[in-house]
Amino acid sequence: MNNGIEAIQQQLQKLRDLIDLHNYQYYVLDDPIISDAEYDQLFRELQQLEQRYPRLVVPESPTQRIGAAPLKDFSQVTHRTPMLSLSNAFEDAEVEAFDRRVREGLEVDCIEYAVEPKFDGLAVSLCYEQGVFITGATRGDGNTGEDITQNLRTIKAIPLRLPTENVPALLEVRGEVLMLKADFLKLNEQQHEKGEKEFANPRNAAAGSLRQLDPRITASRRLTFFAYGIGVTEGENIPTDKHSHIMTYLATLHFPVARECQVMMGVEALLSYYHEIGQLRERLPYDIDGVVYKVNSLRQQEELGFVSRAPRFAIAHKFPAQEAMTELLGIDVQVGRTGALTPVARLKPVFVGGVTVTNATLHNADEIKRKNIMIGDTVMVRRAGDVIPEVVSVVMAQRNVLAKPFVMPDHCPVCGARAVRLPGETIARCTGGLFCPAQQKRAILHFASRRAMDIEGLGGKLVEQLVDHALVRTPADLYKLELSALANLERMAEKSANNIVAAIEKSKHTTLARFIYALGIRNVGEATAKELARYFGSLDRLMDTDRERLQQVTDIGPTVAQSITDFFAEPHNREVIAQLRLSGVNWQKNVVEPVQLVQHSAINGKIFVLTGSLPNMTRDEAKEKIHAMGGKVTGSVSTKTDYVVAGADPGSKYDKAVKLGVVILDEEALLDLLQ
Ligand code: D41
Repeated sequence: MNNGIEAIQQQLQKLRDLIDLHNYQYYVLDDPIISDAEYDQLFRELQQLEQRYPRLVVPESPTQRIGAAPLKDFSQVTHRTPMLSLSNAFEDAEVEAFDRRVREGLEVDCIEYAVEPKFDGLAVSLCYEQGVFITGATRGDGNTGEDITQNLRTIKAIPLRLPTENVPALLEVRGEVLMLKADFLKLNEQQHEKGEKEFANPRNAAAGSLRQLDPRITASRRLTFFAYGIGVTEGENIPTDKHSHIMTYLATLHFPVARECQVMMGVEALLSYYHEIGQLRERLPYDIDGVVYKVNSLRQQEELGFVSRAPRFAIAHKFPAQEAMTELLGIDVQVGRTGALTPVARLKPVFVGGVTVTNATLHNADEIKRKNIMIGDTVMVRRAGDVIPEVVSVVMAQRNVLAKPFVMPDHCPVCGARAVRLPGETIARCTGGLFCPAQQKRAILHFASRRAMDIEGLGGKLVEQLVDHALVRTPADLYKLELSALANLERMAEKSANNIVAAIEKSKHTTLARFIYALGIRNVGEATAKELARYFGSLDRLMDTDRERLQQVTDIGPTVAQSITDFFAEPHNREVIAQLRLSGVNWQKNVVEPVQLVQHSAINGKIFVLTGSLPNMTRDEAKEKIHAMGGKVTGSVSTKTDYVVAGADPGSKYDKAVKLGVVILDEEALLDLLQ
């Protein structure tokens, strides 16, 4: 009988080890090595076996992550050694002063530092006794925190059991709990659908999820964890020489450790690391609010000691805050190049993301309603990287009784034409078209922009003046401008008037692709303009084409095709183009004749996706051949795709084609089809 139990024990152990390993692969390394179905199978097997032998269930089994009953209250725990705080630096000079203090304190010329990102999460402590996770607590005030063991157990990136034979008797791991940006967006989407409160940022979402008395709610939120150090320990094998070795040790115990951890010498290296991570920040899957520099040698750390609650051996170098609170003074409505009406927040100036912000986008009327934003509110403004600042949320606790709701105007605030919002669209548009001065200004500015006609010196202020003085209404008017008219404008020196006339003259020699892009056709960006120029070879052919033919062009679907035919159907636009050509705007005639459209039933109108390298032709050659027969080549596989042409090393498009049941051709099969 004992033998039987031992065999069961072994089987349970094997299943638990396996599941722990796959958890680690999935949640820590982000690199699963089995399918979800296979994982579920293993998990069910373990569950069934445990159901049959309930006495063999242990708390650290992967089946026991959730299950604790809701608490009434969190109890307080005193940390066995205090969780210190980090002092902050904002300027390079403060970091240089930190390095100087360290060097002088240690009487050393150059310091070895361990550097890591500063996670914008919640600091916690995890205690493992004999390799098993026993208690977990928030940092609290550094001395005492709250016992959130039941909630921390639900975080799959936190091991319930250390994966080694040779476990320390006691190991306290310290780190940050956070929510990945992608999981935060998904959570907010769900909250919105359920009509529940949305979170302002991933940190708040993580905090709200961790502070739940019912661990089942925490379990339903995708949280993760990154280790940044250790607290109390007992046992061998724990590195005692360098912080970086502790981090490597924690990684071998399957704790998540930031990939961006490095070791470097001297303060210059620290500052370049700061700037490097700053560049990377937007692309990281999690929010960070700076980087942390730590003296790497533990002996040197000890020698430096502490000032009050913060170690002298470490400092956080913070990025400028990306969010700040300010007052919403009013809402203006801006008119875009294609007539889109965008509500823009006028803000009491606030320093955020490294600059002073006075305007922020509110996107559209639906967003204002969804976020319950009123004029006079205190709002949270966010400026991340080079993205346009936006109003994220209202600080409801500070809602002013005098706050006024915003009403989207039903007429264009600039030209007074009716504003319409088509069914299914979130954006209202001015119907004034190119008679609306706002749209005129935007259209001219776009026409003159660097990647379009590249008219140097023709910026927003000047275009504003030109339109307001009725000197220019359309791009064609630019080429009729007289030097004297320009020179008469306020704040226009003769020299700059000369330069602008010269720049306008110079812009007459352009390319067809630039010209098409400059026209500002809705949904036609630079890449599409290039494709159109390549495909049609002449402006006249493009102007006289139809929607079917347009959809033969790479990456052009029904919407873009419609925008193009709408644009050229407008007599006003044709008139402007005629005037531009009369003024001498020209481009090199395309020497290549446009592709001849051949009707071919197996190919004509069919949608192809190319992936991997073909044995005998380049992808461009394959594309030309497909185009020549009236087929269309797009970049991504969807249910609309008719054929995927796959060469060697095809990648994810191939997998998707298999999944969707799209016909897959090799080069030979494609050539057959083209015959
Ligand atoms: O990523 C972090 N937020 C982080 C926080 C980090 N990478 N390292 C940290 N190191 C420390 C010391 C040096 C004091 C052990 C920390 C923190 N402390 C910390 N987090 C919250 C308070 C202090």
